[in-house]
Amino acid sequence: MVSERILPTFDTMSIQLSKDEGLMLYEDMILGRLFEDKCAEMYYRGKMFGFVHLYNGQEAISTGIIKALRSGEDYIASTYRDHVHALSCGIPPREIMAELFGKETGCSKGRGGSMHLFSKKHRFLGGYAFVAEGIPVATGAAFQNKYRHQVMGDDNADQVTACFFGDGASNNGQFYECLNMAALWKLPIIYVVENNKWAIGMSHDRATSQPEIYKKASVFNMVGVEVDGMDVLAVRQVAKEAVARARAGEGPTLIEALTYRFRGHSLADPDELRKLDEKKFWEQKDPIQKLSNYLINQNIASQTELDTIQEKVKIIIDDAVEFAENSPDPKTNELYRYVFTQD
Ligand SMILES: Cc1ncc(C[n+]2csc(CCOP(=O)(O)OP(=O)(O)O)c2C)c(N)n1
Ligand SMILES: [Mg+2]
Repeated sequence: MVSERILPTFDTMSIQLSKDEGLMLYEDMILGRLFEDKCAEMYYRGKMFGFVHLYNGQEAISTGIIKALRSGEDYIASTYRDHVHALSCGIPPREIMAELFGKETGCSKGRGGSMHLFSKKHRFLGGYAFVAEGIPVATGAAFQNKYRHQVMGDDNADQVTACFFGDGASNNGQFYECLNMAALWKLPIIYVVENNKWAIGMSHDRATSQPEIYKKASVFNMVGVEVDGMDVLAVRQVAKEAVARARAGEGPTLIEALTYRFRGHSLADPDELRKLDEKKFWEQKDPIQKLSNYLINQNIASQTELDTIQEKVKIIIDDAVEFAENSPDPKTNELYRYVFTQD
């Protein structure tokens, strides 16, 4: 038997969800899931190189947080598990797939690949191959907003930054230094720990003295909340509260979302360390299934409407693959281009 951390069930009666919102959340999650299923297929066909880390199972967190932000205005920092965050931010699937194929048309001009997606336009501050590396970058983004707002008197500088990272990253020193500064200066930032119980093959419970990560906020005088990361409506609710707090100048929030990755650490990982009964426990909590059931049971949407969205998303993904396949490679004499800002 697996013993799992239990959270209070989110009371869906406490929120109002319009049909448009419900379908938007569903579409974003199904786009993330199917896009990455296609990534796995393309990786095993030899179309992608290096490590590719998929997010299957964790979609409710990306959608729940990012869709509670102002698109194209607020900032997002990711990790090496970054494709779905990038999709939720609105980076076109074509540009992400092309980046994964190493093509010139990719969002990082094919120079970054899976772990280094980036888009200035979408305020997507990047994927980061080093664990916890996005935390100081995100904290800096939040600092410049605070500085422009408070010191330079720019009333338009009310943007919020969301910073995603894993349970493993929360044991890294950058986490503690940045949380301290963010709380001290009341920075407009949301730290989102995606606690999927594992850091490659290291179980979270074996790696940390206090496995309930949200409790670490309290020593910085910061608000810390735990949330069911398999329930997009629950994540969306805590995200909205954290965004409102940040925009009101009341400082940061640490959100610990309990989740699970449905695949190995990367596509090169045979995933032999995690127990079968643990995997089964979490598979039953599939966040997409949970949202579909809710939308149908509450008569917000019909199965046919959800199927139609799924078909539309499949066409978008096939188009992204075709675009990536037909795009040019970067020119060999230009491989160092875009490394420095003048490019
Ligand atoms: C600074 C640093 N140390 C070690 C590694 C090797 N490494 C890559 S991923 C990973 C596990 C991180 O786990 P977690 O933060 O929980 O994120 P998850 O992969 O579960 O999303 C490690 C140790 C690295 N990339 N960077
Ligand atoms: Mg982890």
